[in-house]
Amino acid sequence: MFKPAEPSLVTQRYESAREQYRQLGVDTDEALARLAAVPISLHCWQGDDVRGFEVHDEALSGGGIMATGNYPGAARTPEQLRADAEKAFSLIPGKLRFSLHAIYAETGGRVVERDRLAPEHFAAWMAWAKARGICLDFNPTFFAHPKANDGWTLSHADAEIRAFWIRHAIACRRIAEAMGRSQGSPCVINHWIPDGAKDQPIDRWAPRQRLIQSLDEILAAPVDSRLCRDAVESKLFGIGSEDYVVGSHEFYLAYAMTRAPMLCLDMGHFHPTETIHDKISSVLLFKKELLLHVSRGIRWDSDHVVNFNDDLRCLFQQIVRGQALKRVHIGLDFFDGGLNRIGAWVIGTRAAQKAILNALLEPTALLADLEAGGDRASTLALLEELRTMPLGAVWDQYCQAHGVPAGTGWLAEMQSYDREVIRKR
Ligand code: RNT
Ligand code: ZN
Repeated sequence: MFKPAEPSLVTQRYESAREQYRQLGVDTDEALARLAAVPISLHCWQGDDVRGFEVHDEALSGGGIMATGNYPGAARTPEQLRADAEKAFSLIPGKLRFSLHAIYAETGGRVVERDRLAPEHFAAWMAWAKARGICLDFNPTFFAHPKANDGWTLSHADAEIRAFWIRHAIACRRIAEAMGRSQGSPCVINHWIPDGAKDQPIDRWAPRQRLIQSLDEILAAPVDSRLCRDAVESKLFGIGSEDYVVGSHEFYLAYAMTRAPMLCLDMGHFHPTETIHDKISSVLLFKKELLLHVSRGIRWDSDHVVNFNDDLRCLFQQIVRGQALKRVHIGLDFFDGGLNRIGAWVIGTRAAQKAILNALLEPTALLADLEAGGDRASTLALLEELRTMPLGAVWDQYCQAHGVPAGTGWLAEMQSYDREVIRKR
């Protein structure tokens, strides 16, 4: 049923779409060339529901994040995760990166505490990435660990526990530096901690004071910041931290404005009706770079697979209109264990790429002129007309040119991998 699209038909439809966009002054060939230069960082944790390969495999606890769903065949070894990721890569056009968490270390069956992790534990990942021409990104893991069980890490009142997590973060920055060196391109390392309280803490100050101190100590470690690019991720609430999150948006916005790291905005980390597209211009007028966690919350920070919806369209419109594509690192962050996980990666990544393409195909100068001339009806009308322009034909051409199935063609490949590999595990 899901046969690969007929190549000559894809070309034919593209040519007609190109003409339609040209009439609005949009150069589709140029848009495709620009899209091809935008890397998207796939998150390893969609492949195994954020479990990782740590030897004492603890259930996720105290982490404030939770993957739901029991779809069979989740990757349980590094080899399986790499094979699944490669399958996903083969169905996604354009430049990709791969983002690892510290719990995906390979320690050869030995227990290695998180504060002792070193680049050697990621040597296989680095070799794999290099062989595939893919760059890696990284994340310290401040959850799913006995020392995080009570919900506090870098802001813990206990100095020893805090010191442990500081050592972990520094170890991770060294790993990120090694990845950056190995790939000859910076590795983005994102620091997210779950710290917070379920209900009305009396003292909202001290944990934040301690978090500042911990982060300052972590960032003071001698690590080459050209290779290791730090980001700090804010959050509104988590499971078990409904009332108070130490690393709130205001906290990290202020931290990032007064220190070197970039801010990470996760689309699921704000009030349910609050979107992040309006924050892009504010942040990038003050900071050089920004990290995104492209996600989809439904009623809460649910981390659903990303769709080509208005949140995504508005987000990339803001970035493209502000000519900020090169200043924004695009990372994905969703995890749904209830469907074929390769499908989840491919759906979400292709949706993000479509949203970028959609923004690149906008006649922005024309819209801006209409707006400047006070013709709001024409501006709004043109935005409406653009929604039904043949974006799909341009997208299919992009897939075809990059040697991956256009349109629904990739579904057959996902389904056969599901039958032959996933369900045989
Ligand atoms: C959690 C944050 C964080 C994690 C990943 C696994 O709310 O979004 O980015 O999802 O680090
Ligand atoms: Zn996130």
